[in-house]
Amino acid sequence: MSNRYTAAHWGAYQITGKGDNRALKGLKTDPVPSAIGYGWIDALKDTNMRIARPTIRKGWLTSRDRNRSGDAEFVEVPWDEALDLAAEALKTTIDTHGNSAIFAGSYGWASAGRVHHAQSNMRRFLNLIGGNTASLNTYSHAAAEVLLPHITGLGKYPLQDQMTTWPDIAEHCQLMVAFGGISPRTAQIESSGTTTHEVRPWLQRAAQNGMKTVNISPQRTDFETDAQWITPRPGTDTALMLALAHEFFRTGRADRTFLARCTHGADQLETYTADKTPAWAAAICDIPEAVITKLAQDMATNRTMISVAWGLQRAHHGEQTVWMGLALAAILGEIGKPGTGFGFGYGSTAPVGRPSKTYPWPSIPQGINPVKSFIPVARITDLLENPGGTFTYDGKTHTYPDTKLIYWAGGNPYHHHQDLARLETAWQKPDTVIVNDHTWTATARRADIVLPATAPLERHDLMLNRRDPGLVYMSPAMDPVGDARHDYDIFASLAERFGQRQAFTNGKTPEDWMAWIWQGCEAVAKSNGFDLPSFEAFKEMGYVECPDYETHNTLFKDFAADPDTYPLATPSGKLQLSHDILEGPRWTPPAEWLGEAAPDQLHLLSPQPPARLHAQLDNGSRSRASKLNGREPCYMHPDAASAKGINAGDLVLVENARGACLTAAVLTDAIRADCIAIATGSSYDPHVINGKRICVHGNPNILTLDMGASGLSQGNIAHTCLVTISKWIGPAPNIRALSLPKITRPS
Ligand SMILES: Nc1nc2c(c(=O)[nH]1)N[C@H]1C(S)=C(S)[C@@H](COP(=O)(O)OP(=O)(O)OC[C@H]3O[C@@H](n4cnc5c(=O)[nH]c(N)nc54)[C@H](O)[C@@H]3O)O[C@H]1N2
Ligand SMILES: Nc1nc2c(c(=O)[nH]1)N[C@H]1C(S)=C(S)[C@@H](COP(=O)(O)OP(=O)(O)OC[C@H]3O[C@@H](n4cnc5c(=O)[nH]c(N)nc54)[C@H](O)[C@@H]3O)O[C@H]1N2
Ligand SMILES: [Mo]
Repeated sequence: MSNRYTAAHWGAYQITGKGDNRALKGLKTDPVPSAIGYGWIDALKDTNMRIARPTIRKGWLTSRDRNRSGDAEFVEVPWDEALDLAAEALKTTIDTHGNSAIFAGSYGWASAGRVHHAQSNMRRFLNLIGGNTASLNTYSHAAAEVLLPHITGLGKYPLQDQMTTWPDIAEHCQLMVAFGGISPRTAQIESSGTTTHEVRPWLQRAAQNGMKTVNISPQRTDFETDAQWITPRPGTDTALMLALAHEFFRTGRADRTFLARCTHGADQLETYTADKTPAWAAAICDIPEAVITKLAQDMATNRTMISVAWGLQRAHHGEQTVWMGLALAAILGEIGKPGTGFGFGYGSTAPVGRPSKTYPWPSIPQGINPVKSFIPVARITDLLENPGGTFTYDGKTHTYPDTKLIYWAGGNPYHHHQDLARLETAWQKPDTVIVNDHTWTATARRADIVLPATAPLERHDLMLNRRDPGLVYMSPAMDPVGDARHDYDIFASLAERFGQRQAFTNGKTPEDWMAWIWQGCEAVAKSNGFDLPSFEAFKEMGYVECPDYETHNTLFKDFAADPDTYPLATPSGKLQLSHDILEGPRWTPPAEWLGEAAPDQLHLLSPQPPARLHAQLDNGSRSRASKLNGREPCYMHPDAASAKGINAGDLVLVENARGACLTAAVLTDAIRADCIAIATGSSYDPHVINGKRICVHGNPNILTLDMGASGLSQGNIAHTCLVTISKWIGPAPNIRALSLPKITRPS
């Protein structure tokens, strides 16, 4: 019998057992398989959360009302009826308002499998019928994505692909200064799937070789092993970095040769840092001045890597932290040398720094979107609130179109967006909301037409990630639940209603597309000097590894060695330490921060959850085991707890003017006493209790602030948020988000 495998963003797994006893096992070759996979099958078999049949919101079906309230009633209908309703809504929108009135940004982490990737199928379909308003950039790192090309000349993918590799860090780096830490928690994940998790072993290797680490973070747990812990107020890292730069200049440790050869704007930065003394930063960051001077000394006297975690730029003025991190490495003249310099996102996901080659594996073409209107991804509420209004983005001004229909396939805005109560109000404006998902997410509950998609565990697919050494032929590990259909089939059937089925499918089944893609993979392999097995052989093997995939990189190596021959694609050809596009690097106090907080306000961190991917598998055994009394844990310092009479395990109400959420207290001294941390992804479950809107499940996005990091990137600022806490008195409200909505089934 052939070997059977499957893959997700959290890893690739072997499928063991038969029938109902099938289970997932980490790959033998994966040094640290992610445990998230072990709760995957049970989450998808949970019939209390699966969307079994096409379902229409009752109020929309009967009167086209827009009361998308989360506890709405639904009616199951036959597939043809649901598809007719969806096609009709799309047609009416296009005929009456034009294609820009369809918002189908559909941001989100759908499957790792390529053929059944929900957004890719959706775009191929919508592009055939005139396109839609789309979204640009990611929730992960929009601030950096927009800034970095201006100052380094490298786009998102080249920059990530060229990041200095772990073996070189392990060999050459003496001091790792990790802003936001480097955590195997987040390194479980890689967009498009991964067959190997190497961050923990590489950190161990580096430590064995004598690399010291400084973890600069509100949470000690952001670095697992021995590290010096410096814990500035959240949102103040740029101030700390400016003081370090001040010290490098003041003590004659700035590499002026490097600055002159390889940077533009160093003089302005030096002038700006003249009064940014350690004493100045100590007051802003709330850390001792001596810690800053000592750190500056350590950095200047050791071969140093400055690592900035992605989370730091999901903050007001988040661009500045990334920019200043790069500037610090430039001032030290460490850029372009092996194992040192600047790193962005080590540990934030699995592949950053992994020494593997990249291969441009093909995918199904999506066509071209003729609609020019777009939003920066985190401006969804602004789009709905403000049709015809303007916004700035990357140096230009644009206009929001008027949205009449939302199509979301493969994402969950009621997971990922900030200030969810504000989104809920704006979400009532469009005429129609269509969602494809396999699970009754908070977004599906707020849709009019809900189309049940199969889950990745229910289908064959290909995991081909351009920067992963392994290729996986995915086999099903369970039978489809209910009448779920592949997104591919859903969009083919919608295309048919526009006379475009043939154009959508090219006469191919999903299996045909897999064979077509594999042909392309064979050609890519050949041009890289190796052969892949035939498609038939690959299906039997289930998993192949590219030969000789190891490679080493040093970011900016050629440029630093010879900037005239290898200039950067920036205005000066050099690293820009100043730029017309954005004033900086600069310290500007964020919209909310502890430096201007009321005495009982705390800073809310909402990091990525250890036991799931965002809100995915929230109903599964792994995620449930990570909760306390069914609520998301709220990590807090014992001093913060005792000030409010809170004991370990108590229910805690976390609130601010935007909303409130109910969490369970976990006391730890591994967090600043004026910060709390609530992981994202407990499915949004708002109840109105005593006039207050409270997510009783502990979703932090009812509290977070929805505004752009700056007018440049408009990236989300989830980490810029102040709250207060109190002990919850009274009965624990029921959680509704993990059971079925009210659904009427035809008799
Ligand atoms: N407060 C706060 N908020 C944050 C963050 C934070 O740090 N703090 N982080 C942000 C970041 S970095 C990100 S990337 C976002 C993530 O936000 P999302 O990517 O929107 O979150 P997911 O829960 O992964 O949503 C993916 C959805 O796709 C569905 N899906 C999976 N496979 C399929 C399929 O084959 N077909 C279909 N149709 N659907 C499928 C899943 O069931 C799930 O509902 O959250 C952001 N939000
Ligand atoms: N298990 C798991 N792993 C994941 C994901 C998941 O859902 N689950 N999601 C994946 C995705 S989509 C992404 S984008 C990455 C994100 O990867 P990261 O952005 O690196 O991860 P986060 O957990 O959001 O943030 C890292 C840490 O930053 C710290 N931090 C927050 N604010 C500040 C600050 O102002 N200063 C300093 N110095 N530190 C601060 C917090 O303590 C937090 O724990 O994670 C990926 N990995
Ligand atoms: Mo992300």
